[in-house]
Amino acid sequence: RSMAQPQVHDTPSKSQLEQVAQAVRDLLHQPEYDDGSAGPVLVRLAWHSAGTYCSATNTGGSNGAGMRYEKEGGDEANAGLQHARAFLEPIKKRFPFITYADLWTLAAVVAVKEMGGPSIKWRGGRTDFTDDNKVPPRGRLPDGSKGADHLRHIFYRMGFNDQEIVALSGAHNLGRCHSDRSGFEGKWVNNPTRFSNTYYKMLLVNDWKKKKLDNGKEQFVYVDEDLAEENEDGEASEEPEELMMLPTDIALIQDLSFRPWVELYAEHKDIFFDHFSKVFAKLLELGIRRDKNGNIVNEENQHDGYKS
Ligand code: CCH
Repeated sequence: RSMAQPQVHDTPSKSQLEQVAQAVRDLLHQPEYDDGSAGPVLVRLAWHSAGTYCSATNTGGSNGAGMRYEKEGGDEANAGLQHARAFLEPIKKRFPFITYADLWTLAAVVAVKEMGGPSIKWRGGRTDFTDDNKVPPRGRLPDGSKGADHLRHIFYRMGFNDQEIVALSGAHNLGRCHSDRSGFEGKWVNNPTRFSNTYYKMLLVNDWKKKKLDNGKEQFVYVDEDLAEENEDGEASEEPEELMMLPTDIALIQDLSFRPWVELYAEHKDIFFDHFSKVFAKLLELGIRRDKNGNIVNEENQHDGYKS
């Protein structure tokens, strides 16, 4: 193995990180993009950067920012995330002290908070791969057309349990599916730039009908007539719109072990926020080993660089 250029990279200071966080806040409002916010796609970027983790081999995870390389970025599951990376590129240019891997994960934490979600503990110090040797293989991210067994297969590999799977899935309160990215179409809730527990409430309306899209994909749809009344954040939307669920979302109410967590989170937003905060923080730390000072220890199979 050829030695890459040694990298000496110091974890940014608190005030440096606050500057970056502010730059992310300033960038979220994007009137021309989707539902007017870059937030949802930034959350998905962080999740897909971390969700490649495999605990058995200790490979993948958010360290390295491997999605910059075609080997990982070109995974069909990552279609569309180039928009998220492009949103963040000016911030990376302006604040070169932060690594991509730190920026992508920090941006999601800032976005969740700005969109009305919980505070999430975040720790910096991730390094960026300098080539694609240690980039995880494609195919480690979930496929929305599948069911509960598939969800368990994917998330148990990362080290999550059933409760954590359901809590993480609450991120589908945000954003939408794009026919030119995943091939699915539409949003889960009527106000997809506001972080809340509405996704679980919608799952439990139990009136989801299977719909086959022109491209052959199957998803579930529901036309919500009285959403304006139900929106507790008081931000009513104009028109009743067709909402959607992926087959993997519907699996959460069909599976007897997942379903009680959906019911709990639908009823108790505060518990959902608490559990989401913990599980998202855990997601962003997968595969990252730290010394007693909190500095990341890069292992042979994780990274080329080192810290001095
Ligand atoms: Fe997801 N997600 N996700 N998801 N996801 C999609 C969009 C978002 C699955 C499939 C899809 C999580 C779990 C799963 C977000 C966060 C999380 C899309 C549409 C599909 C398909 C992509 C497109 O077309 O643009 C599946 C399957 C699972 C299995 O569990 C988890 C976990 C998280 C975060 C914690 C967010 C946010 C979006 C919206 C992105 C956007 O661009 O609006």
